[in-house]
Amino acid sequence: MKVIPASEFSLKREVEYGSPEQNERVRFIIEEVRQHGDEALRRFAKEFDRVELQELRVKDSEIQDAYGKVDQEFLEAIREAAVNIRRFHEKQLRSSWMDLQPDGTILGQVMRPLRRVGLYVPGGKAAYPSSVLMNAIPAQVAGVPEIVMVTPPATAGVEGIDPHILVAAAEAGVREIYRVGGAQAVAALAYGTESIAPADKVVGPGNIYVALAKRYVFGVVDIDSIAGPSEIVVLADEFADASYIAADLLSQAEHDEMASAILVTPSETLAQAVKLEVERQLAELPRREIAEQSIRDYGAILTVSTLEEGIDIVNRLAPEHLEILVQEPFAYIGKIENAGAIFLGPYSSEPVGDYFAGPNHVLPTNGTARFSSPLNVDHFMKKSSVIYYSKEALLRDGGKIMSLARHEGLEAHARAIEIRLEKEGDSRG
Ligand code: HSO
Ligand code: ZN
Repeated sequence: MKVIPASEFSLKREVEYGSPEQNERVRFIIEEVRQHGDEALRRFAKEFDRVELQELRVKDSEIQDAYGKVDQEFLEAIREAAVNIRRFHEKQLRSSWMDLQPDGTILGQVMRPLRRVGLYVPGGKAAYPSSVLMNAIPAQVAGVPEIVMVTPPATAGVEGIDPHILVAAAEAGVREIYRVGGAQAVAALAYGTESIAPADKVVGPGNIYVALAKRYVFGVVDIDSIAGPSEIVVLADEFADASYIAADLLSQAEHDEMASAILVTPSETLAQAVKLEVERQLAELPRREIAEQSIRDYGAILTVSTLEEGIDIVNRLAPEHLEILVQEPFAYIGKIENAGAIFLGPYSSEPVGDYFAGPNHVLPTNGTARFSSPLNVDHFMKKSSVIYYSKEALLRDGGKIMSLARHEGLEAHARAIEIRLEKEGDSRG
């Protein structure tokens, strides 16, 4: 892992827009599903997943059977994690409100859950039961009545879905599940087919085809953000334990060859110690090859002269995850402007947040923490404004409204007010 002064570091930020061929492929798939519905879904399952799909929908009995295929320890852990995630997200719920003014005007906002949300769950190695919880529970807390999941068959040629994914879905209250994946699944959620009703929003991670498909259908439905590879930045001083830091950096590096793990520190001693620890711990990791490449291409140890300078760098990186391992971590929270999630102190290792504490692990990547937030209950709600004007208020404000309308050359707007003023103004008393 390279140790360099922070001033010499330039961050590689690559947002995936896909090649023209990939975009064309996705457009074709989506249009096919839009026109041919289920038939296209079956055709693509055969072509890409090598499965002859009988039933698109996963039967309740299959979900029930999944419980027999996971061990008790997993079940207990996922249940407790779900409780924590639910409790954390319940704090985010906001009520509708109405504000009554002395003049009789009532203004307000009615909050409503989206009616139907589609959750994409990738197949294969990136199928994380924890992500099922993180996406489904906020929707459930928001009150979304229909949460539907789509996921490709587990392995090419087999119709079955990983029982851990099915159990996580059931624990999060999701029982409408279809075995379709890829761009075609996103298309089905956006436009609907004979067997899959269209949704209002599509969330969840996926490969490049899924990401491009989400971009393509945005506007027909809402989407969540397009997640980039995982990122961690650790800000640490000489009091931090090098072995903890190395372990935490590697925890994100193992996600993806393009994941990024960065240590920022004013301590040259710590920098060298972490470098050695990363090498030592890397050698023993089952996903060594992925982590090694991530550390080589996107990892760095950045030395700074003061912690203040370190904070500056952190704010510029705007990392998905930030760990602050300094003597007084709480002194620094107020200075962090850009970070998806902030982990404080030596015992708040990043995986605590990935799996269990309760905050969402779907976080802004690629520097988007500058302007966006972790996945939350609001993402599954919409608001309607409510306006009630009293006669008194209209008589008071009518002239100003008409003046604004006439300045825009919109005479009918002005007259809609005028007709009322003429009628009501006289009868005022
Ligand atoms: N760290 C990932 C989430 C995750 N980790 C899922 C383990 N499983 C998101 O940044
Ligand atoms: Zn993770």
